[in-house]
Amino acid sequence: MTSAAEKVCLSIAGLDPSGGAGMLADIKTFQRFNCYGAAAVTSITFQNTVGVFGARHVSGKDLNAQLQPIFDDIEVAACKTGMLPTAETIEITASILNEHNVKLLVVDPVVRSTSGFDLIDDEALRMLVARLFPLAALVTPNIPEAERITQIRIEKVSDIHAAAKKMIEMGAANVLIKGGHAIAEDDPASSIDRLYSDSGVREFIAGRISTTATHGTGCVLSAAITSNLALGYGIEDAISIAKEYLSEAIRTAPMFGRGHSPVNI
Ligand code: PXL
Repeated sequence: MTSAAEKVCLSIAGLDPSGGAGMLADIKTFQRFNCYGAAAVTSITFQNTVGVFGARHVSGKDLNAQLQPIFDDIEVAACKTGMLPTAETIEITASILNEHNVKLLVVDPVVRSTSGFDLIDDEALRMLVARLFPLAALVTPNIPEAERITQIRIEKVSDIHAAAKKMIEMGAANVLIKGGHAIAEDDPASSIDRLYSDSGVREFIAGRISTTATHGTGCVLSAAITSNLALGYGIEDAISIAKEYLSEAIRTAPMFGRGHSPVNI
């Protein structure tokens, strides 16, 4: 047995009942870093490794009813948001995080599943940017998400820079644009995540792994970053540790299911 966790991490995210993405991936990841995982559900999705077949979104009222008792009772060290499908779930999340002055917030702006299912509508995405970006210590879009948020088509490294600049203008303090969806200019043997902050750009380079085990990778990365922020690491160290963890989790993926396997969480 490991010693009792000292830090609580909270995930506000969708439920993927197959366990590879969303809140279940988040709490498994928190636990790997010996953080105590709590989670409030924003949407019940219907899916497996092959695809997302539908979703039933939770009302703002029911999300509020999940979150208030947690914040009334437990000290949350760090928080992450994943799938926030509607304007009302975003509004409730933003007002509670604001009210409780949550400083260590990672916003994973989940837009679409790997299999192409839309996890948020356009109005909600605009609201997510307006309400949650200013509260976030870090925002973690992949390239398609960065494109949809900024309306900038990303083909070159200079487009990634421009998209990051725009997201910082939109209110994000730090933006990590993940390089899992490769661009032609980058070395095909590497996956480069780029962190944009006050101190400029920092690249995090990992070996690209040829695999179909990509289900939930974004969720696992942002949950691992959240855990390490809770443990007291700065943003750059938290990202380095999380990347190393994710690479190993992809390399040792269990290869469950007929589609995109989850990673080893
Ligand atoms: O990986 C994005 C994501 C996040 N959260 C939930 C999901 C997915 C992708 O399918 O289902 C609940």
